[in-house]
Amino acid sequence: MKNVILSLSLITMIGFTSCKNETKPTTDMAMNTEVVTKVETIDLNFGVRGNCGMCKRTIEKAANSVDGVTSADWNRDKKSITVSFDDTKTNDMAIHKAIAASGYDTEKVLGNLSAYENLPGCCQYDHNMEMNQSGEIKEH
Ligand SMILES: [Cu+2]
Repeated sequence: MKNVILSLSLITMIGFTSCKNETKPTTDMAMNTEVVTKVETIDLNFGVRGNCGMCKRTIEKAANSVDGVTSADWNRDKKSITVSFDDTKTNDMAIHKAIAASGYDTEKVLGNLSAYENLPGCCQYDHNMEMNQSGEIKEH
């Protein structure tokens, strides 16, 4: 009986020490801290014209295709998009241009006309449509 207890506590001790070794790789921790301090996400909201759910998919796909963009959400009612991006990798104009290249007007860049003409009929929005948001940069 004594032997069983002894070997059990031995196993527990070994378990503890190996756990400790796994959770303390000091080099990894240093690297993680570095990554966290480098990433600065910027949230930006600006006007983008469009009609429907298909427009939403096209606009968001175009915004997300820009390297550094982490999220994109186009609001059909407000005719505006909210994007989050890493400003060490991209900037607002790159996102405006990517959306415009897909055929959609933003408040800074007019949509590419031939891309617009290739959009499905229901997506060929009115070029005079009002975009109700002005650009606004917020930092976290
Ligand atoms: Cu559409």
